[in-house]
Amino acid sequence: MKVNSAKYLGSWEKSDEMSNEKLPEFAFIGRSNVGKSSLINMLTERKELARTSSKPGKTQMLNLYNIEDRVQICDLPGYGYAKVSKGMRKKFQLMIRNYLLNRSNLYCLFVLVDLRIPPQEMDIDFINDCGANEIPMILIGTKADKLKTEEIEASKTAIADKLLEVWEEIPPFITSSSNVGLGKNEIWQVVEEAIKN
Ligand SMILES: Nc1nc2c(ncn2[C@@H]2O[C@H](COP(=O)(O)OP(=O)(O)OP(=O)(O)O)[C@@H](O)[C@H]2O)c(=O)[nH]1
Ligand SMILES: [Mg+2]
Repeated sequence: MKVNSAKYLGSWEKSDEMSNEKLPEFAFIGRSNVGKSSLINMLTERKELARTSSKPGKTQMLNLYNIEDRVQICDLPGYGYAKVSKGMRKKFQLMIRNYLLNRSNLYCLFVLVDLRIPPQEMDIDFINDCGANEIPMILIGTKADKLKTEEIEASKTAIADKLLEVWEEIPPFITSSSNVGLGKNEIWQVVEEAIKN
């Protein structure tokens, strides 16, 4: 998708107050600091559409963006990070859960995982939970610019192996880097494919 128009629609704490349920929506989730907001900026070719930070816990609400009047993107808070306080983590988890289970126009959830670290229990549990709730998912490995090709492959295999302990089939996997624009076309292709019919 060529992004000529990307508009910020607003931020909400409660998914049932968001409205804007007419256009197909694609949400980005993952642990705090994994690179969700950076990825949204990369996809929309905007430097500061979504706020980013080197400190985890930057995104604290459900943030909506309208792209080309065709689709909506939702930037979600991170679902966990050791350095984010327990109270904050609980609040975000509840916010995310309500959004994921109740958002009527959610077409697909992009679940981001950091390729630089071994599979985290929190990520695997989250993905398994979404699977159990039949939420359509695509996995995105982030920060690939920091790794060699073999390391990326090893990281992908490690995540797949964990998921295959539970599932016979696992979601598609896209390798990305917001720093160098990797994965952009593939992610938009998923979006285009999903809204085709
Ligand atoms: N090397 C590298 N760093 C990245 C990449 N994407 C994001 N980062 C860095 O990772 C940090 C976190 O990025 P954000 O996009 O704010 O992460 P987030 O997942 O939105 O974090 P929260 O909003 O706190 O949940 C920032 O310091 C970014 O510069 C990438 O592709 N490569
Ligand atoms: Mg963020």
